Amino acid sequence: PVTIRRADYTPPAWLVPEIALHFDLGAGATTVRSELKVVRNPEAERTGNIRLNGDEIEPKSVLRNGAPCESWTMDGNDLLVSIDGEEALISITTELAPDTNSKLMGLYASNGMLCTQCEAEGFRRITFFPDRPDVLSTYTVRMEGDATTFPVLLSNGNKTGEGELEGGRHWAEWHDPWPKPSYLFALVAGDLVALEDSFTTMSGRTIDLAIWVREADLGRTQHAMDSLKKSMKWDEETFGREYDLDVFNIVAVGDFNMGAMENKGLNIFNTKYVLADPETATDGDYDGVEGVIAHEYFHNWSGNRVTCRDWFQLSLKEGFTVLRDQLFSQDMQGEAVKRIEDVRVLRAVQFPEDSGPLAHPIRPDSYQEISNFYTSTVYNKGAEVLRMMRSMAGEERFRKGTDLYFDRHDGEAATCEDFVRAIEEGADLDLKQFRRWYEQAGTPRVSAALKDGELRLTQEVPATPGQPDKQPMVIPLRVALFDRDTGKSSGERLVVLDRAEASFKFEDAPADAVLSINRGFTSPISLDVERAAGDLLFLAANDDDPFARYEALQELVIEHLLAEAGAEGAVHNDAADLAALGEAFGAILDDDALDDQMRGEMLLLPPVAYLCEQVLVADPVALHKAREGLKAWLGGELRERFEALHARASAVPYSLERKARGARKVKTQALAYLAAADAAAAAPRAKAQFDAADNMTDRQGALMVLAGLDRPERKAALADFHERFAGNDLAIDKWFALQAGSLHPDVIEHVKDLAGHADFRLTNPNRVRSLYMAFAANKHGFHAESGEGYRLVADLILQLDPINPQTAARFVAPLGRWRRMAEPHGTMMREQLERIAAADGLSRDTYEQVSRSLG
Ligand code: BAL
Ligand code: ZN
Repeated sequence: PVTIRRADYTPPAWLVPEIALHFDLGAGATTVRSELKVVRNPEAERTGNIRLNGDEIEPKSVLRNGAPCESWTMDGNDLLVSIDGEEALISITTELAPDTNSKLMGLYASNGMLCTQCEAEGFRRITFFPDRPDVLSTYTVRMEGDATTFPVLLSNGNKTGEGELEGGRHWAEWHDPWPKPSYLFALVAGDLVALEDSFTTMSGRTIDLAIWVREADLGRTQHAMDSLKKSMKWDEETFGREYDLDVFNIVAVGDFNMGAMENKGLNIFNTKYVLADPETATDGDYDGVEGVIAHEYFHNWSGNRVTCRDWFQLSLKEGFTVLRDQLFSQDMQGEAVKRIEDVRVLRAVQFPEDSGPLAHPIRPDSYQEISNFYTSTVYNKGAEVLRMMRSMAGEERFRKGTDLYFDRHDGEAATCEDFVRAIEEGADLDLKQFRRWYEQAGTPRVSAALKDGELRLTQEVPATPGQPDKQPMVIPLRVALFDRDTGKSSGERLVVLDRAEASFKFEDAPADAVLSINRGFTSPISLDVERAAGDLLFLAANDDDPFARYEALQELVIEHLLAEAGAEGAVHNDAADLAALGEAFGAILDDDALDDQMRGEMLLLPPVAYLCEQVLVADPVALHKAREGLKAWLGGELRERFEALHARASAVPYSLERKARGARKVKTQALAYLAAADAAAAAPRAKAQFDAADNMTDRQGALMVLAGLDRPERKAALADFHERFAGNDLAIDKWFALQAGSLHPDVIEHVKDLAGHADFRLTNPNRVRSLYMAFAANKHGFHAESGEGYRLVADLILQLDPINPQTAARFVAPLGRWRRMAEPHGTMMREQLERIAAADGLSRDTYEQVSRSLG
């Protein structure tokens, strides 16, 4: 495979200011005729050919300026057409078979409807085109099809015409006035119904909103619509961004590789991020819908109006849009809890990526398959990098920077450098050295020590593939010092570490102060703080920054678990340490000033994936056992209080209010602790929660606990759940995921059986993820001593790769952690990677991930 390098960028030789597309739609056969108005790009080198990318398509006919063109050639998958003058009209016909398109890229069939996915390089599977984000065109799209099969015909922009045709057929035409790259093209044809509403923008324009779904799902769309309207309002108020078309359509699709897609004026969503009602969606699902609806809507400015010059700039739109959706959700749900959740995801997913073979900067330097770079690094670390700029500039100045960015680059395909320059100028911030966050991969490790009012900081950025030597980063840190006697802080200040070592003097420091640092998780780093005994307990009880308080308790737990697991360098636990931990958890249960949402966060033990990050070579089984052991001990030690919490929370009636949601969160957590301590006693309690549930949060929570217990209640609850939700794909996904993620001793056998279940389909990404991602994340099953867990995931990759390479390649990363895993795990994981690498005909997606993982 060819490696594409950021440094090799050249502007497109030809531009396509206008494109007209004609679709004659059918699930078995669709004919596409495209008309491209092409003009020479005065800013590029002259060439006599236009290169039009293709992928698994053939040109059925090629016309140039209305006449059959003979002088075209194929170069690999690409079509080259010669052009003498400065411009030309090129017409190309292609034929597609949507119902055999199992890659779900380009035009494909899902549940009887037709839809598209073009980002990043799917448009070239529909027609030949310069399929790169810096070629912006205005699109006119005419669709024709059977009026019964496809009563609804949608594309980008506004509908400009529709009518009947002979033979029960009809047509519709859409026009999008905003020039856009091909990755934002979309089309949907199907038998759909809509929840309709409208939104009046800040300048008084009325926008028609519609959420299109299958008829049976219409009752589950209200939350998505509410989320959309809140997002539109919030983006006006917070970033000054107004919507720019007359309509905004969202379509829910059951077969989808990603979460959702921001196509201009026609967002296409995985059903998972649209459909929600209390019976079938958890509180987490409600948040997911709200966050993803916001994310895709926000892309209308950060991604669509200002798009990316090339795919190396992906974080320009994704990091920025993730930051925007995180800030939105903080405003909707409460800042502290959302921040803790976002940091937990970053640490459990991005930190391991950044310390493994797939590590890359938020702006990568090279790729073979761009689909492999839709990563937690580009998205989540990308958002953290912008959040640091915002912390240094302050909210108001940051807004000036983003205003300048939008003004300056509206209608353009921009770069990360353009963004940084706009923030530098608009927010009046020197970001010269800060740019290293775009260049260097790896999570910086910062050490901190406070002595006599002086804070000494050092930093080290670890070596990552292709980057052995690193330069110091700019690391902003919010810091406060606490008086150990009074429990009071002397106020917060921002320090910026921009050298390998630096000291900061706190003139007003109390003697023997307790240090609270990286408050609110100001920077995406890992921290080693030199602490006196009792400091973490003090902060867990007294810190006035909710994140820092949470963090202190997590640190205490991590110290304990590393020691329990016999990790190198960990300090041995004694009975007093454990007792202190028990008291700290007891205090969390007793603290009336904490609301249950926050209590729920504090009670969650750190995920094993993050525990593994604390040591160079991890024993995942020992860490998992230590974690479960602590859960069991706490469940027994605090049994009465967990029972009381469960009873109190169970009495709160269902609503979507914060208080009721918090109650549901701690209810299932209490159950999980009680089950860890005494399965026999907890199983009936869990079954009672399951049976009494009037909502999915409680029902799923109870089933999650039961799925891990070798008790008779397990089977009954699983059977009930399956029968109750037969035909509801999203609920059945949960049924698969709960079993695959369970602590049950026979989880591997369960996963093998589930792979043969009548409801399992390799062609549906949600179903595949629900079984195998849940399993790969289940340290207890995936890391089984037999190596069977690794073999199962490798088998899946080999089976799925020919069907859906993009989704298959996502399963390589868990195996790619082999160097960091203790023996015999490391060797067994590597052997499975080698088995995959030896297979014939691997996709570019999987080949790239496997070869990087072994390299
Ligand atoms: N652009 C791909 C899906 C998303 O990040 O919104
Ligand atoms: Zn996005």
